[in-house]
Amino acid sequence: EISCSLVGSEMCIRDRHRKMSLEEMKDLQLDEKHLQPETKEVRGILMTKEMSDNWDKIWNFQAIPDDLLIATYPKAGTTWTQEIVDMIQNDGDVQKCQRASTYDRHPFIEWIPPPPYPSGLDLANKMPSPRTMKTHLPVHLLPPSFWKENSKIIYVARNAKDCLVSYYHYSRMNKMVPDPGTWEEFIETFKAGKVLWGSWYDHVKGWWEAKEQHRILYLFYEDMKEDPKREIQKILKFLERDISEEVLNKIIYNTSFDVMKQNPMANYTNFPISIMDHSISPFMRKGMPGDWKSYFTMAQNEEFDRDYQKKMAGSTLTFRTEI
Ligand code: PPS
Repeated sequence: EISCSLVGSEMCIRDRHRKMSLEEMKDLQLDEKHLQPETKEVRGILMTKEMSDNWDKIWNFQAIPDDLLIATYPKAGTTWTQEIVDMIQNDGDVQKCQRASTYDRHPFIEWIPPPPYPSGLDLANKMPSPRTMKTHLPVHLLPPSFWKENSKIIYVARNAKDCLVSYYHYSRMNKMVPDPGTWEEFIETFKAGKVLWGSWYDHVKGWWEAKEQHRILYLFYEDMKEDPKREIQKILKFLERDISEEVLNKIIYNTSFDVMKQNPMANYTNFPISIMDHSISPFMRKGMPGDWKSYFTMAQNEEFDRDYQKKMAGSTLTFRTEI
């Protein structure tokens, strides 16, 4: 079985486990490595088949004015920002922030995982307001009700090379996204934008332009790492919240990479190993700007930069690839 939908693959593996001998199950391990979620484009953007098949429902999602949306290209610092926002909303109460996993606290609006996990839409529709939600959608695919209702949006961007490295390792450990292939192959796939949620270049530029017309706080991962206090203060101002210095320091501490890495409600270790295998690569992997230097060869870097100049030409958006 080379290709089978997530729902299908989960069910067929479970089903086959029941009927198989241990000897046969050893072979199944080999098989599983080749399982791929089916993908299907929506308006030129690669998505999982489930997202694509349910696109009408996603597109028609009803936002309301007091919704807050955290929007990012994958691996740009979504989970980190979610934790910061949750801590702000709960006045730095660590216990309250550990009430549930990141996935359950902040509906990921377009995501449709295999059963029994609820979809982002289901979670969002059940959640009382004010809701905080997550999306990786490029700006032109954001459900239009977010614009109409003028909901606040925090967008976080991260430099392309670190995003690519992080996305590569994530694609190795997470069975819900397509296998990345080799490192060399993945560089090309990323540059061509043939990954889930499409081109990094179009994503960051599209949201950069949208901030001229909408209530969007545009943040950078590298700035957050350099001076978390300054960036958290920007979020506080945007959310029109005031907190004491003590609570602010508590938030900085509890949303640091090292503390979040140990937090089972924020590090994705509560997903089953058949979906996310942290022994292949942990979700909370390095958390450092500039880690790309351990992966790109000189030649790959030069070629990447050449292509980058072309794709980003004419944009006022600039990134730091190290701090
Ligand atoms: S996802 O799957 O798109 O929601 O992933 P996302 O959360 O956007 O990105 C995961 C990367 O962010 C790093 N991370 C952090 N860095 C610094 N500080 C904190 N607190 C933090 N939390 C998560 C995480 O380690 C992933 O980056 P890499 O480079 O792979 O380590």
